[in-house]
Amino acid sequence: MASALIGRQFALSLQKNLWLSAPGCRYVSKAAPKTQLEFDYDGPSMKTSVPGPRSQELTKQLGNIQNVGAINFFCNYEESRGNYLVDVDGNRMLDIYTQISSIPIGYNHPALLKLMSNPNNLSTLVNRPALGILPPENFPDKLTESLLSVAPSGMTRVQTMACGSCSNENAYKSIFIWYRNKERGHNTPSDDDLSTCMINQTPGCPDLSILSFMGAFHGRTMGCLATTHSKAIHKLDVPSFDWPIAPFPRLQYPLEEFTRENAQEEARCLEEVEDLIVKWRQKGKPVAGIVVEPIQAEGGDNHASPDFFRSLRNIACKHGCAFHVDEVQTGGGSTGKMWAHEHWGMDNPADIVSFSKKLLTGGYYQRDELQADKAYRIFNTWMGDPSKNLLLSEVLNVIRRENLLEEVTRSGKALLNGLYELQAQYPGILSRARGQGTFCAIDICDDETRNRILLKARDKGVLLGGCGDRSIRFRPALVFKEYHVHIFLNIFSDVLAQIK
Ligand code: PSZ
Repeated sequence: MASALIGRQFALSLQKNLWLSAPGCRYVSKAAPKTQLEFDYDGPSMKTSVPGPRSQELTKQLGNIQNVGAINFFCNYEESRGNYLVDVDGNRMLDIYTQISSIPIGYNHPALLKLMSNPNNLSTLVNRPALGILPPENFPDKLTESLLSVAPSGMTRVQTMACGSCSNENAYKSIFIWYRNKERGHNTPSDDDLSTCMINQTPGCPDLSILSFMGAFHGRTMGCLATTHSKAIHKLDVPSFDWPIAPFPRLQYPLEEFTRENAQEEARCLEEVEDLIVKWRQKGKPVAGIVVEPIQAEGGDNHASPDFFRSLRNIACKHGCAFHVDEVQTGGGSTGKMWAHEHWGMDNPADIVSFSKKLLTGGYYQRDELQADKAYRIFNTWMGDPSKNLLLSEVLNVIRRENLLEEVTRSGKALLNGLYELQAQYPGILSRARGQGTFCAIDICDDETRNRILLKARDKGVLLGGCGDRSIRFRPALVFKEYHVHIFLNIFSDVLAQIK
């Protein structure tokens, strides 16, 4: 009986190639190709609720050493494979959150394991250099074949760093240095500049500002934190700068029904940006740069149109502000393009593009004139890590070889269509399904229900993340295929049926 039913549904799904939304119907997709299964599992497998007993024991142990309030569970990275994260209690979960959007091609990808087992690469793993002073012989070649091979349009220079915050922090410094040199008309600081900077006074430490957006997340270090406005807990008790904060568009969905309203909303925000630039100049704190995420991620997956970003870029040019696009979360392929800003279709999209997460190393690309003019102005001990460039080169090879950006576009469509269908089926729970590639999100009726859904999905073997006040976000690896989408939709549908 069961197999007859599955057979009928399989035929139906083949025939219509649709997510079957009638109660009890399942989406059955063709089995994973064998090559895929060699490094992926065929589905979730749950032995305990999560966190299981071993995770709880380890959390207690670690609790004697650190704050463990944020720990979800402990992982078995040896057993994790492809899209599946295995925990220490033997639970195997379909990972649609991937370490906060940071695993490009799944766990233990064979190409990366092979790379790491090559004896020629051992020295890169064992000897971590202070890259700013003593780089290895192959460093220029490795940068060229990794980061520069996917450089954004108009950018030929890249600076590696350790993490996303560190990248943004140094990018802001590059912006300020560039801006002051532009103001001076030359690169030589005065004696007054040199003495006042030592005591945090002007003109050596100028009153310049970076304009950011409400809902943005650019990191937690002190400069970055002044531009982060997604949750109070990130900012509480930490001194900050008086820098301008513009509203980010709050689009209404479905987009095609609210074209006029959304265009008005974007125009309102752009107008506010220009007003703030003028106000802060009058206050004596000129805006040296504008920083923006192509999709506000931590703040709730807030999108804006390519037109919005093109206009913003023009405003930055008009007022002499550097335009910094923070692609730490959007970069690396999950929107279906290597960089989310490519969707804006511009030849000169930005002055600085920062990255980390899926690119494995942090860093930022910059236009030539943004590069700091003297040695040791942008500097720290590691300045990145060559072993990460090595891994990134291979990740990019896999992306090209396996056409993963096309795969992302395909599975992203399947995911979004599935979310649209579920949203139609559960209008009281779900709304505002949105996304680009697999970088998708959906809103839940309230925060409490959102959190219940996340926990229930996890106990059924699906890892998802929250963002904003009440959104669920999808951040799978680039190897997340259509059949993974179907596994997810079936489980999510069961969770929703139990929640309602
Ligand atoms: O709670 C946190 O600290 C989180 S949760 C997700 C992030 C941070 N994302 C990091 C991030 C980002 O999404 C964007 C757009 N810009 C900068 C950062 C900072 O990167 P890291 O965490 O590497 O310093």
